[in-house]
Amino acid sequence: MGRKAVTLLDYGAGNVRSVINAIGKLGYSVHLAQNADDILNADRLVCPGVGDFGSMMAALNDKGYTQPLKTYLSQNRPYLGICLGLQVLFDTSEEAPGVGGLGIIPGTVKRFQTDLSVPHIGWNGLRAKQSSRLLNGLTGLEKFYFVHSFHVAPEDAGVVLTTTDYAYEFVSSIQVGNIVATQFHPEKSGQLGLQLFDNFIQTETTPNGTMPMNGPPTHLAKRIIACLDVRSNDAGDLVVTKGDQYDVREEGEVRNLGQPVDLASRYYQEGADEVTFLNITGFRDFPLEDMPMIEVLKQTSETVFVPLTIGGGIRAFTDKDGHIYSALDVAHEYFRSGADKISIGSDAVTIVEDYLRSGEKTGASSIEQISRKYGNQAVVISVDPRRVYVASPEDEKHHIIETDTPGPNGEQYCWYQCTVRGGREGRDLDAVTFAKACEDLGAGEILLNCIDKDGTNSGFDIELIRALRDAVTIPVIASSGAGCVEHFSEVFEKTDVEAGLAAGIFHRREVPISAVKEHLKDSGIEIR
Ligand code: 1PR
Repeated sequence: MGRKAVTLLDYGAGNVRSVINAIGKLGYSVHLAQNADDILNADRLVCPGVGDFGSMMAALNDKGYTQPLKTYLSQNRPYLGICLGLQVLFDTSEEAPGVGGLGIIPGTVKRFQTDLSVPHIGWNGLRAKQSSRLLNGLTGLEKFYFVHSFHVAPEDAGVVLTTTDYAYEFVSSIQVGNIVATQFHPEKSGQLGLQLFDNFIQTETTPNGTMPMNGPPTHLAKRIIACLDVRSNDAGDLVVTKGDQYDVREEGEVRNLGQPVDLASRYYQEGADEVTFLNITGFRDFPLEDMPMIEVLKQTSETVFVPLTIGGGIRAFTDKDGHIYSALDVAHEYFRSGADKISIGSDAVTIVEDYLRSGEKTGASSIEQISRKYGNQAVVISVDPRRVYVASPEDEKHHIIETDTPGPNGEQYCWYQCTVRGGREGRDLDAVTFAKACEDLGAGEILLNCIDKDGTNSGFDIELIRALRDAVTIPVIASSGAGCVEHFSEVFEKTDVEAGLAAGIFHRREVPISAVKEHLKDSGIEIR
């Protein structure tokens, strides 16, 4: 009896590589559907989708996949839809007015209506509404990875498999006969996600009822993110390094704290909720020329099944042969190599300066282009601010904060100056104004670093984080300065940020990720 086969419907979306890796890791063969027949002849069909409803339906129509897909689904054959692979089963979506879905399940797709941050990004639980082999082995205490701004609203509650709570109870998966689909990403939900794939592929098994029905409300966990600042050292080897206030040299040498792929899998094993790679010399390199970072992503996505973010050098570029690449080209290559989110640094500062000057959204900026194609949840903005003290808030055009940490001359006020090129150049723009403009242009998340705190182990800059968190409605990641487990509970107790990121303490094995999670749990803070 040959290896069970899975057919993957790849309509050109972002990260199908992780789905292939996850199913491959379980020992099943995966083949990509190339045409209508591949869909109609599939034993089991997996359909992942990231981006937006309109682009996915357009791609399915353009590739001639819509009709065979409808035929396949109407025959009640094994189907697992993921994220947009769930949403397109419905009739319509608020994300793409006027665009028809596959219309397999009556109902629509709605944008979250809440004061909480949108997109809903992170690890949240499931409440079972019907029994299913997909949930075999689960106990109801598990969390899975979500990254979305829209959720399905079926007309018939009978199709609901699970719900999840985020401001209110929303449908997080459906089951109609052999058709199952999840809003969350099993391919990014660690070992549990792999189990879910296995449950789906084992079509002959029956529900074993381990998952209690109608469990208690679920809660979004705070995320603990491991960040790997990566660059080539003087010998040209790609290493993980770590700066002190962005200075990565020690006795003239680039600090070498290990191999990117090794450290990433170590943090995955230790329970990191996400892993971020920052190519810190990206402002001078060109990702599509400097393939090592692409290779790091491909290798990491083979063994690490939590979300991967990559940043550094994402901008338009003309190579030495005069060939012009757009930021979208760079992002596409990263997504196809295993990234779930990309992070834009210096280029975002230039974009916002132009936007604030003209007041116009051109639609041509990397933020707008990438968020339009891959969804705003896939676009992170990495901010590198530095504190600037001012004697008084009067006639200051920047967003001023009153501070408990007086300046060198006793100043009680400061603003946070955006920098580019790895902190090398300060700009006449403050981080709060910058972040609001990035959200306006379509960014889905802010990675809020702080040069003053970077590598100091003195704790996060709570004043900066609180000011920026309160100014935007998209999730914010606190970064820079973590020195002990208490710094994490402090930032989650004193601000509403959704995630805490660290680098140095993890690389130098001063504080294991498990210790951070243990401490947060003991502090009553929701974690995975
Ligand atoms: O400008 O789009 O090419 O992106 C370059 C990227 O590289 C940006 O995301 C920028 O933040 C990052 N970067 C550039 N130079 C440095 C540097 O360190 N010299 N590192 C740098 C940014 C900051 C954090 C760090 C935290 C936590 N590193 O990511 O990991 O501060 O550190 P800690 O826990 O040890 O305190 P572009």
